[in-house]
Amino acid sequence: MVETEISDEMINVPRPVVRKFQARPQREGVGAVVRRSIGRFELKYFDPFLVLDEFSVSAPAGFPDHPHRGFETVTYMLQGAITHEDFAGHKGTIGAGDLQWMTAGRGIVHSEMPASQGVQKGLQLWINLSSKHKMIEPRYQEIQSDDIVEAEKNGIKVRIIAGEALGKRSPIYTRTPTLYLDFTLKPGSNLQQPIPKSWNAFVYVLEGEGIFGNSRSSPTTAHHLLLLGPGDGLMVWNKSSKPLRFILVGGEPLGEPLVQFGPFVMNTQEEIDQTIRDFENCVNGFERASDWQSQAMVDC
Ligand code: FJE
Ligand code: FE
Repeated sequence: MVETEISDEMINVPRPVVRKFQARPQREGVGAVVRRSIGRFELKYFDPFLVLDEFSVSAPAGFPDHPHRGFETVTYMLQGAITHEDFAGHKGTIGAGDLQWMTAGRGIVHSEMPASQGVQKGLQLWINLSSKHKMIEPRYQEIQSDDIVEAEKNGIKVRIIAGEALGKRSPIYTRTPTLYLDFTLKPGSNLQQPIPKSWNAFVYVLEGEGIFGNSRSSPTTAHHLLLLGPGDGLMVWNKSSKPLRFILVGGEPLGEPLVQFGPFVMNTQEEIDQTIRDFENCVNGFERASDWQSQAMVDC
């Protein structure tokens, strides 16, 4: 057999852009503003992704005490800082460039509030968990900005939140197999990034303008979500005179039934009804909710 050199950047079938959404600002939490792309009416679910919010929040607005069950929240800060505090005593501040990967599993009740003056901005992605992982013990994985794995090559800089790119790998453990990359492309540069064939994948543009999927397509600007069709990777060109920043996210679809009630995401209506009872009665993972209130609530 002849051995061919397989570069980790080789793409045979570029994924086309199949749908494009503009994420417009809407109110969420208490006085906070989110640009929701995945999770809005026209795109309820992009298996395994439930929500993608680009949030913007200034004190006293925020996301006070609320529960989660059945999925993961991934918070990646772009500007400012958010203090989070949960009912098990886990507390901390996520600053610009920092990452919090929270596996809510069977239950978390927490608050997410501005940690400083000015505007705090970031991305929050909700990743569904498979039926066999929905009721696991909650877990946090937190990485400070300085410790996020980065790679640079040919005008491309990538921050590797989950998965791998340019030969480097993130230490984040993904229950639902996920790729999460934060790319910045210098003017005139281009990129080929492999994505596992069977995975769903999307791009969300943060800054500048880029050509995605096909070198002749029209440019996409900030606050737009692009859903990628089948293929083995993404091709991107920065033909503009400014840096282009976007995230590329891919995930292995679960292919399971979904019943969602706000921050509770299960497989059946019965499980949702049970979850509401568990939360009301403070049982099955919500025990600590019975006499807990975040500092954010006590203060006001
Ligand atoms: C919320 C349930 C929630 N987008 N982006 C219901 F979990 C939330 C919520 C958030 C959130 C928090 C941050 Cl830090 C960033 C977010 C939704 O906490 F707003 C509603 N209404
Ligand atoms: Fe939350």
